[in-house]
Amino acid sequence: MAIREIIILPDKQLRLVSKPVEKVTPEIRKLADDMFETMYDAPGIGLAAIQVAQPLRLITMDLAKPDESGETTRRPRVFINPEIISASEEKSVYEEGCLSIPEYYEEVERPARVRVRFLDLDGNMHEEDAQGLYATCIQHEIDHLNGVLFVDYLSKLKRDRVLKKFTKAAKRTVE
Ligand code: GNR
Ligand code: NI
Repeated sequence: MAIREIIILPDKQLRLVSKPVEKVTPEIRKLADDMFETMYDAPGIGLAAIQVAQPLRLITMDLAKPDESGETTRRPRVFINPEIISASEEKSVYEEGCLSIPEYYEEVERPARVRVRFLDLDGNMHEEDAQGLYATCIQHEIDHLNGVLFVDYLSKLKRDRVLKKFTKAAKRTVE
């Protein structure tokens, strides 16, 4: 396994529409392994392949929380070619962050519940109802596959402010 570099705003690759995974090859398994290592190291609860510069419809996620003794048992999950097949009218608000927009957090409103269809690494299809953090996270990750970032849901003023901050920071690192 290896930690890969996470690309950061305003990297234009974040705006790409990722391509479906046609076949689970050894390279895809290696990418998923590396995404888990990168995600746990960050740390983050989800990661889309484009965040490590691979425009493929592949997501890793782990929403496990610590138990009474403070131990967290990992629950790694892979979503290949995921699709939201239905969404509730009811909305919920969650404070979101993104590893590609470090140290910036804002409340985002999204459907409270979604039904998601996806393949696992063995090519089996699944359909699940997601709510709570799972619903928020899967919508955030599927947005990445479509070149959408959570800041796109904020006011233009807030979005422009974040974009400007990260554009300036990127300029400073090349100078
Ligand atoms: O680690 C992450 N936390 C998070 C918190 C609220 C809503 C979404 C997320 S996903 C984020 C990791 C990330 O950037 N995934 O694309
Ligand atoms: Ni993100």
